[in-house]
Amino acid sequence: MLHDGKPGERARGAVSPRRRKFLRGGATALAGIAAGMAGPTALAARGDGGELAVPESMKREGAPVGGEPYGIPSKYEKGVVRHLRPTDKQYFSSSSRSPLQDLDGMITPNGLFYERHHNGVPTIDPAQHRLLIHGLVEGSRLFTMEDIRRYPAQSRIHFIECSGNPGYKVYGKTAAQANGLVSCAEWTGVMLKTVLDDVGVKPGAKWVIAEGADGAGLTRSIPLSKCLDDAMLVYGQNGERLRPEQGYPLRVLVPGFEGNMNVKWLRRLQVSDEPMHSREETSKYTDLMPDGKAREFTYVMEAKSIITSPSGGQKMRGKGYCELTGIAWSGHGKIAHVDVSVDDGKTWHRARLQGPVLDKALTRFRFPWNWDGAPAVIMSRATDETGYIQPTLEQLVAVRGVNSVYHNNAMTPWRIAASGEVTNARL
Ligand SMILES: Nc1nc2c(c(=O)[nH]1)N[C@H]1C(S)=C(S)[C@@H](COP(=O)(O)O)O[C@H]1N2
Ligand SMILES: [Mo]
Repeated sequence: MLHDGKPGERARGAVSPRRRKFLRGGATALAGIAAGMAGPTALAARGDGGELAVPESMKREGAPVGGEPYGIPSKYEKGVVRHLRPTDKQYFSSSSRSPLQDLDGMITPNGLFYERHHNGVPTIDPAQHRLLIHGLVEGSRLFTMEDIRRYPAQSRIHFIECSGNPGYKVYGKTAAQANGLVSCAEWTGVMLKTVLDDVGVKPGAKWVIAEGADGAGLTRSIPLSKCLDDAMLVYGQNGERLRPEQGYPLRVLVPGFEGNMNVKWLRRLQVSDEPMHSREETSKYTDLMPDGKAREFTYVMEAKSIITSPSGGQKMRGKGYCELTGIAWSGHGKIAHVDVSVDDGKTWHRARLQGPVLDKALTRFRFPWNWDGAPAVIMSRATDETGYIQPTLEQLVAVRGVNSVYHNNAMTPWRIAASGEVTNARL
């Protein structure tokens, strides 16, 4: 392109007098060259569907490198955002939902990870942040973030799901509204076992009580067995530091356990012989059963799935081929298989699982379908590696009754009208 002489004439990196003049000419001169170069090489052609014109984008230079020091999505993707309930009167103890219907693959981009805060997002300077580990340990220890990052690290892909996803009587119009309190990321941090082994846990310890540094002071009791299994102290999310909304600078990750136990803005771990019975373990996050008793410490998020496309609020592109796709996950391990029904649950077909299929991670499934244009109800059903099968809402209610708010892992059926309109079949 910008040949200044015969190759090899000058030392590498040297700029010729002629080239220097170009550079002094600045942007206008370079733009002229760019416009002059792209045009003649671009090919306009005809294909089966019509004409391929030379687009405007080939006739000039694009936006400069570094225009957005922290990159943002294309302006044409402005509509792909977290869903907030417009009826909410405040956003301090509230949630926002991941736009499942707009996402591909298994990883949730950090800006679209669902949020649930009980008293807003605190601002925490990592240089000032401290984690205290105390209680039934050989000596209590205060850690800085640098101390935590000195431990050998791990990166693992896991989902987090709020146990209030979606609640029992809430059935949203879109996939986000119906089930968007779930997201999945690659988390980086240190295995909690590594830290606890280093601190030294005393005999008789059975629980670790985790406390957040937010205005909610959210506190949860985690069984020591989980802490010594796959729990982590995480500071990384999809390759960068945690987002403030996800607990910056430090969070405890308890893979597969209800979202609430993944305490954000973590400041204290108290090793104990008994649980705390905190606010989040008594007034909230218990399930009232038909016999009047309440289940407490219902940790594991059981197998669940949802078709994300086509889904509520979308429209079929006419009859014929349509790929059904969605996500499946289980707090008990890997997804074994996902079945799909296109006749309101009468018959089932095995969907294809897209790899990698990971332990306690979102798993993408796909199913090729030929829609005949007639009204239909479609849904998916996950089975995990323990053999557990995702229930229908009717099956779930038969066991739990109607006063149970959390751990609703029922199927989400979508109704497709002859017009191609897709709506939540429960509404
Ligand atoms: N300190 C603290 N930790 C918290 C919360 C909170 O309000 N404060 N919310 C909990 C709840 S109910 C859920 S579902 C998850 C939400 O995590 P996310 O906002 O990263 O999606 O964090 C949990 N950890
Ligand atoms: Mo939650």
